[in-house]
Amino acid sequence: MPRFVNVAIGQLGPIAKHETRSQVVQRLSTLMIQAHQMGCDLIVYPELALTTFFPRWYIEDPAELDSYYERKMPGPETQALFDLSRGLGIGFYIGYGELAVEDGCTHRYNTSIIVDKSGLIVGKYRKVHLPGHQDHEPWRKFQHLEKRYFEAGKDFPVFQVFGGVFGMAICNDRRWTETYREMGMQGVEMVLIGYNTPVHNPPAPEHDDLSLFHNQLVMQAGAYQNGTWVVGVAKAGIEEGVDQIGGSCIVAPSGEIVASCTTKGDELALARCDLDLCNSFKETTFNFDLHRQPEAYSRHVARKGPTLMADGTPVKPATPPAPHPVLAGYAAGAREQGSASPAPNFAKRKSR
Ligand code: CDT
Repeated sequence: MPRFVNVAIGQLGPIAKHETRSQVVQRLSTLMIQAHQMGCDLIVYPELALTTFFPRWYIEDPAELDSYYERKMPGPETQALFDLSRGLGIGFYIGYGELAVEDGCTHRYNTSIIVDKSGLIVGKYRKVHLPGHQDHEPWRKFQHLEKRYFEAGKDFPVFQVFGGVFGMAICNDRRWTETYREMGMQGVEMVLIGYNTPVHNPPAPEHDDLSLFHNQLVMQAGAYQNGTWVVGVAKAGIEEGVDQIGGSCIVAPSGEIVASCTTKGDELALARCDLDLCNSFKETTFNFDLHRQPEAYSRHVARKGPTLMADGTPVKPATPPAPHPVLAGYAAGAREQGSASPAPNFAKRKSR
């Protein structure tokens, strides 16, 4: 039996600081109704889709900061969206700031959920790759304080829903190859990603002209290299003076873009996604069981970067390998016989 999922991108234009949750839910509902009318099973909304992108400000008042997080999902203002989802029989993905009390402690996450066609939350994800900085940096045109306002999530779970295997990522996660591969290793067939990406990146303004290109590059590569659909959805346009990219799109497991938005406002784009198309890639070029070489990838988990181990301690300087006894003897023999050109790695070992 074919496994088609009719997916709607539910791109949002800017959300102003003064807009209430209820006003935003009204916009989300309008898109959901239209997606349903067009036969969609699922609508995908952006990251932090209920408020303006507040990490652009250094907020000192704790009450003001907390006003951007949801303590309950669904909560009083978002219940209407869940009711609509259940009434229409359409699922959704949405991102929001989560304030969770766990073991008596307050935690804040940049979170997304998948809601199934009966209006029930079937999956939750907390953003792993938090971009930006922790402290106020007044030299920037605007802040990017995700490292201050959120704790990092710890994994990339996948969920059985809509007849397939679904995963989630949030904005900056989409730039990291590990995001897709972690889910690819669990057989993911569709990755849902919401984002808020300013055109201007203060530490690297030379990348500004490439922001849309990079958006497509990472999602197309992630899709192809893992044989999965990828749905990327922007909160776009000029929000509180900051220009954010659009470029929302649906990427097939081939890496091809099959649907995309053309504006920077509230907009739908749709695709009929055949989940079985994933198999054509998962069973051939990217048959992980056949072709991956984990023994060659040990640094991926042992290290955080070139100079730090995964636990943050410095990488120990490499000790030169001892010459292989057989090869060393062979090299010495070659020298004795006056060989004009010993193999280059023999020569290298001799010079150490
Ligand atoms: N929200 C979010 O994660 N935004 C980041 C901006 C980082 S600046 C390159 C992003 O990766 O789009």
